[in-house]
Amino acid sequence: QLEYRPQDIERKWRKRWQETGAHRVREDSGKPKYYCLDMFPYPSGSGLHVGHWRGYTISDVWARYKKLQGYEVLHPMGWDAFGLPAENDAIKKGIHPAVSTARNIANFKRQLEEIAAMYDWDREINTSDPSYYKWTQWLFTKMFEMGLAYRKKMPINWCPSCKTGLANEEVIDGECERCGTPVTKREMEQWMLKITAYADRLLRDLDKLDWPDKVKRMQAAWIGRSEGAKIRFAVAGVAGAEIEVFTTRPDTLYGATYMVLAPEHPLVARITTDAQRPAVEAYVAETLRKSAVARQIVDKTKTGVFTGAYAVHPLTGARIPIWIADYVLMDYGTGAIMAVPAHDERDFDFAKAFDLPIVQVIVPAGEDGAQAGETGVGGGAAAALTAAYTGPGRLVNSGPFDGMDNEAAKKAIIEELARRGCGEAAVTYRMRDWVFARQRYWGEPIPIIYCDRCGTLPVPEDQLPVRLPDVERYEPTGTGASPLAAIESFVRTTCPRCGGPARRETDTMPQWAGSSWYFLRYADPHNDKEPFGREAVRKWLPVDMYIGGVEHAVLHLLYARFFTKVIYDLGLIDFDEPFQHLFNQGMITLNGAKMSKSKGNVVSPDDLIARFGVDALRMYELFVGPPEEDAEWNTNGLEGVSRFLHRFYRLVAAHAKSPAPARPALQKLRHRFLHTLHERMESFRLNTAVSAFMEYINALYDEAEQGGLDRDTLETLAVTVAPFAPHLGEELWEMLGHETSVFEARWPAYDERWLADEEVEIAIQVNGRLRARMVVPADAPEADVVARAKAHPDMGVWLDGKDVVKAIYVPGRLLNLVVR
Ligand code: ANZ
Ligand code: ZN
Repeated sequence: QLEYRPQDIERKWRKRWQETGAHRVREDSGKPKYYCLDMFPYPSGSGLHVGHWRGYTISDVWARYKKLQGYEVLHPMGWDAFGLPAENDAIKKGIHPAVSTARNIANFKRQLEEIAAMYDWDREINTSDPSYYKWTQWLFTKMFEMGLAYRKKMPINWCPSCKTGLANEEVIDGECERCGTPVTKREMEQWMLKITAYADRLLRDLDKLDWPDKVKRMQAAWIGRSEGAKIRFAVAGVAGAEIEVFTTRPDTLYGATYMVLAPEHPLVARITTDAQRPAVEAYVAETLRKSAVARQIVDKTKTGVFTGAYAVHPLTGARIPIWIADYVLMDYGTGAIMAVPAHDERDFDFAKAFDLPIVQVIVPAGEDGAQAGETGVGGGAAAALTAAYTGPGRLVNSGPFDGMDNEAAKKAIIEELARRGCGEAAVTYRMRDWVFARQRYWGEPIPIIYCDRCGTLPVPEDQLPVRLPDVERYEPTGTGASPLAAIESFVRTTCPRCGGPARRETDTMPQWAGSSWYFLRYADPHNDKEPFGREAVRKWLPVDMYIGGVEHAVLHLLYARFFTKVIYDLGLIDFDEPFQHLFNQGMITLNGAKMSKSKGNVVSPDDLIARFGVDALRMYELFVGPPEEDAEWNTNGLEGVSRFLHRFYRLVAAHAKSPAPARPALQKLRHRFLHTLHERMESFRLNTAVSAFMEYINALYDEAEQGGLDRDTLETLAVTVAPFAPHLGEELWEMLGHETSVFEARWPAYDERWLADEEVEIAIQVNGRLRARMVVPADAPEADVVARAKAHPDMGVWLDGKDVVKAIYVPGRLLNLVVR
């Protein structure tokens, strides 16, 4: 058979793999392990397009490459099946989410199987399956017992269209991430996870990870650690009232000329004077209607109202007015600030808008103190500053701290505050606790029972899972309560402690719950006694290579890291970071736009497979561009790759039956190819790995005319192409007479000795005159060439008794020795 017929070959090997269980992971192989994981998909209603193929192909090529390197490779696949998309989809089509999800999974699985990835389907997991979510619930009960899950009444983001609460991260520019409706606020009791208790570890441990810098930076920014101080100001004339502020600039304390409370701050009602009350109340009501995002825009016109109350400066005793303004957020720091208009832009704008005093307390190094002094306490010369000065410098107008460097002053002022008992060093995080509840149907029921006598209790392990009941109407109620609240038989239960009547929690877990620990479950997917066996997890985890889209750079990866740390603290695992390497593939675009169903620019793999075969499509998915960059789809490029695979096949087929003896030229080509391929694979330049094949095949066509191809060359081709084009690799391997799978073979090693470059003849000059010629390796380092030249038999007469004071080497051409 001299013609490449991808459809026949692919059908044949697909069947063979199925029959032999080729993709089953063997726990007892004794090989070192390698865990190569894809971010598992939501089984949405729309199918896979060639853009989705890219990440799955990259990870499969990598997994198969590792297998050929001798690893036992875990490369599993499953379904992130709970959550809004499945639910909204189901609502739209009027089909129960369980039914539509099952249908979508079947369809997705069929499409994923086309990729011919080596997924071990025996390890498939589905987060909406009770046998899985039992353990998601169990982990929640553990977090509850650890004090990490708690309930809090809080204003939540509310989408009036989806009729559901939204996590902060589901609010994009003040709008619902899913439907674009402006988000409002609503007070509700919510289950929260105390991820902030892990903020420091989540930040610090980023250092341990071999991840793209960009992703680490995004995580660090999300965590948002700020170092500074908490400072307490007494409220004049209101006994016991104290305002605590968080500041990153305690060095500017003497420049605090007013205070600002967030409008929602609990002290507002208490300290507001009667005269100011109507204005304050009106402003508070107005603020509650605005989103956090709208409030934070730096250059928006500042608004605010004076409360009528004054705070007492902790070091000077000065009375400073207390305002409320919406640029101070209730859920950051302490919800209150000391305003330093001279050194903070937002405070500066506010002070200008409301004619509040501006006192400069930091001057840049080199600027003379007298000038700054003119600024004067009380803002007499406020006009001296036209903008806030936010840089470093020396302190002025700061009593005993005058003249001090501002960094040193931070410490000194904190010490002074601590001595007086009104402040201390503090760290604040931008990250908030995780709202871990939705008032929706399609999620894991939160396993909590409320008993009037015994309080809030976790559902005991032997009563898990709390199954999601069948409901008639799974649409959101719109009242804020979950649809589960309407099912009496679900809500009513017995207290696990006293046996009396009790009620179940009716909220469900958020989108991200199931995906926060699924990578652990793959190690031991059928365990019904525990979420995973310790030994299994110790064997397979951490994940060696995690591949997925950069859109998960923050939330999914942060939540998964958080769960892993909690599970580590529970003593169930002995590592606290789940993903050692992370790789984010770029998107496939068409006409410059991201390929997506909503944009209507989707290229479906089906007809491409029919025309070119799966192997060509896989190969093209890699060849399309550097894997981490976005790449433009071009079906002509796929045709080119397909032609190349035809050439590849024909070349091996032509020589497989009667290989020639190995010639040095073939050996050299082979080792050089293996070396190039190795370098490109190890640096994950998979697109250039494909071009290495193309160059090699071209060279081999020429070389074959000189007297055929040897067996090593032919076998090398079959084995190395196998990760990329697995069916082709198997077929060629079989053609070469092997009875076992090509994936039982070993990735061939290169031999350094064949890598030395061509030899070149160079001229040796002495003081510019040609004295001899010699042959050296083209890539020989200068020192070697000089040494050889000195030892050259013809050079003695020119060099004896002389000093070589300088050597000028022009590689490939000449060496000039300057002698004296
Ligand atoms: C006084 C001061 C002087 C400040 C100065 C800055 C510059 P990051 O770095 O983001 O943590 N702040 C504190 N809590 C706030 C809140 N709830 N809403 C709005 N602003 C708040 O910023 C910390 C700074 O942001 C704090 O330091 C505080 O203003 C302000 F020259 O205090 B600063
Ligand atoms: Zn009870």
